[in-house]
Amino acid sequence: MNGAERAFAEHGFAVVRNVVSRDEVSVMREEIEKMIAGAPVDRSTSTDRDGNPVDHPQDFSYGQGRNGSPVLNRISNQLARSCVMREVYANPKLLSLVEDIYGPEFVPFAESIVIKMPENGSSFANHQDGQRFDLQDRGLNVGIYLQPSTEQNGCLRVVPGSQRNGKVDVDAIVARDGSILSDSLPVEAEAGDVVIHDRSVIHGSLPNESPDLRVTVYFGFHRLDSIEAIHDDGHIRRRAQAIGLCIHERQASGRYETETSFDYALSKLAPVPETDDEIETVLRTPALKV
Ligand SMILES: O=C(O)CCC(=O)C(=O)O
Repeated sequence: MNGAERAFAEHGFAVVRNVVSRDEVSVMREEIEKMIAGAPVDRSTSTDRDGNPVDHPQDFSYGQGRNGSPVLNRISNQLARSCVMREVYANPKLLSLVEDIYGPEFVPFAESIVIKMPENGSSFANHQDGQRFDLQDRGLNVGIYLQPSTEQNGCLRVVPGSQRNGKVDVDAIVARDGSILSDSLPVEAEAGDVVIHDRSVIHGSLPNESPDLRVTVYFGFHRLDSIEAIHDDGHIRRRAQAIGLCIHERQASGRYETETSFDYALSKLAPVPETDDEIETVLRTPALKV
């Protein structure tokens, strides 16, 4: 076991430093700026601040800002929205982190980008992800940090080891402790670092009242054998095809010529989609929820 695998098994999360290069981080930051500028002005509108129509406006979610007004806090389905995000997804260092923990047979769960706007970034209530606590492996999230994430700008907080406790009454703990749970730790990170967390670990984050933006690009994964009994083969295959597609696009970009591509063990089960329709279907296949 390497350090990240050990930390993940023991504490339910692992911080891995300097995984994503400065260049990739800066390309992602530019992309996020465009995504934020192109967001619907609020929940009930499907045009951006310049009046342009927004594709799939339901990809944008809003939390509660400081004065109770809605503030953008999440952009989902980034693989469908952005070729930059698809190239990063296939970064072999990222996919190898998942392989180290889950073995070669892993598949995508869901993807989203958490945005904590400066001065007015919404909190994320303490929780465990999803509903299916009967499963042994409930998936993991890989979070790529695009800026330093600190206690000041609302970094992730986790309760180490809580992934082993099954479904926990988190609301009761919040009623006792308030939003900073007494057993929780702040997980600070630098740009280019990655934090992997078990979907069962109790986690959340406080509001961002600092002048600094905090963006985390989340890519979620499952072990194939943990979801085979609850999702049909076609659904799993379509989600897994996203991995091959992203590896193909990263190779074809010509920007990573000296890099050895990730060798995805399920590439025969989930071949690269070819036609525009197939690609659209793969990229818009819903999450493998558990
Ligand atoms: O990154 C964060 O601040 C928390 C995000 C989170 O808990 C979630 O997406 O479920």
